[in-house]
Amino acid sequence: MKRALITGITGQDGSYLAENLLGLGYEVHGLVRRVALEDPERRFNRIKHLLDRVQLHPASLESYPSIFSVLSRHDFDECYHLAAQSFVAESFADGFSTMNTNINGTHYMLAALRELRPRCHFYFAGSSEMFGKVRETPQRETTPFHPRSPYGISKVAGFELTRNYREAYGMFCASGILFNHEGPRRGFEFVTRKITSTAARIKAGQATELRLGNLEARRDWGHAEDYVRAMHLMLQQEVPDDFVVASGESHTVREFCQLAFAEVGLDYREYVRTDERFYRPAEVESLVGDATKARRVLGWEPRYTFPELVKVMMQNDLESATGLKAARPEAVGKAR
Ligand code: NDP
Ligand code: GDR
Repeated sequence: MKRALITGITGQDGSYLAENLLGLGYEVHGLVRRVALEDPERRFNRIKHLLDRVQLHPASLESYPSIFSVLSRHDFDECYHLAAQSFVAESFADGFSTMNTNINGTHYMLAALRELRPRCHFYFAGSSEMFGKVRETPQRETTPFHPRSPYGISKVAGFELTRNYREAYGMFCASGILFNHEGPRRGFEFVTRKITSTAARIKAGQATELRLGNLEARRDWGHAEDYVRAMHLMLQQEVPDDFVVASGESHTVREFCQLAFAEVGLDYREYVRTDERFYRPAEVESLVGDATKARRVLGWEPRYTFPELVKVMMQNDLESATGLKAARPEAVGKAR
């Protein structure tokens, strides 16, 4: 039985990845913040159905000794480093803590693995935000980076650290360059979930409008369930490498609104208002990925189409808003 460690197991991807690995027969461990252990009802919402099957260890990404301590007590075949301050807008508000968590946290993980578990296969959660102001379209593994936010910069640093540990110390370190992936467990602050949760509340008579920023931004959106399978495949290869994971289609935020509202029989134009507060100081206008290498080398294929993604998110939020569904892992946090 293989043993895997997931940092960020309480997040969207961590919860889907834990399910995926358990299904493959792995022994799954997670690093969690100590505060999470003190507030399990809220903090473990996405993994509460898995709590009797995973082993959780308190540690802080800001503390090398706490990470070292977990790795000294347990050996792992694979480590999926997903924990990060992942909200781009927040990184403009507090670039320092985003940098600290995302860069030092990654460096601490790599340094502790090198010291204690150098044979452990390591996955770094890289992002299409690294491409930022894109130099070519579609973006692939060889496209130069031009990040547009403290978050994007922190991910470029994490990506380079990961590559450097691979090249300098011969460790199995791989990065996924994942484009936006969503689903019913997406955090409420991200635009897709903000749209589906608010549209559902409008439909249920609990809200009257949806305030958004840039409606013309284009993103390449997939389903997180599909994308965590690619993470696992990357760590099963003979040699470590970096892979773009994307659907290859791009859509505007406006199109997402149009489809989501139509799903519940509404016209988005009657409810969506633009609001300066949700514009970013520097925007990533358009992203679309070329996942040819992942398809060829990993044999990865997404199962969800864009309309299916919108539909499952919308149905889930409609059930929550209309009280048809008891709180399930999907219903985490509050819209803002
Ligand atoms: P989420 O925001 O849903 O989850 C983030 C996770 O990181 C949570 O488990 C959170 O724990 C944990 N975390 C945040 N800060 C800290 C900290 N200081 N110490 C310990 N843990 C911390 O993100 P996703 O699941 O969507 O994304 C997973 C990873 O993939 C992230 O690194 C993200 O940047 C990256 N990524 C995501 C993409 C996407 O579209 N979803 C695309 C490309 C990359 P807690 O629950 O305690 O807050
Ligand atoms: P992103 O996701 O920044 O791509 O990062 P987000 O859903 O936050 O924004 C996508 C696009 O929508 C525009 N937008 C708004 N965004 C939010 N959050 N709220 C709004 O009201 C709003 N109005 C318009 C944004 O300007 C942007 O263009 C996500 C995260 O998961 C990262 O961690 C990950 O690395 C990247 O995807 C790939």
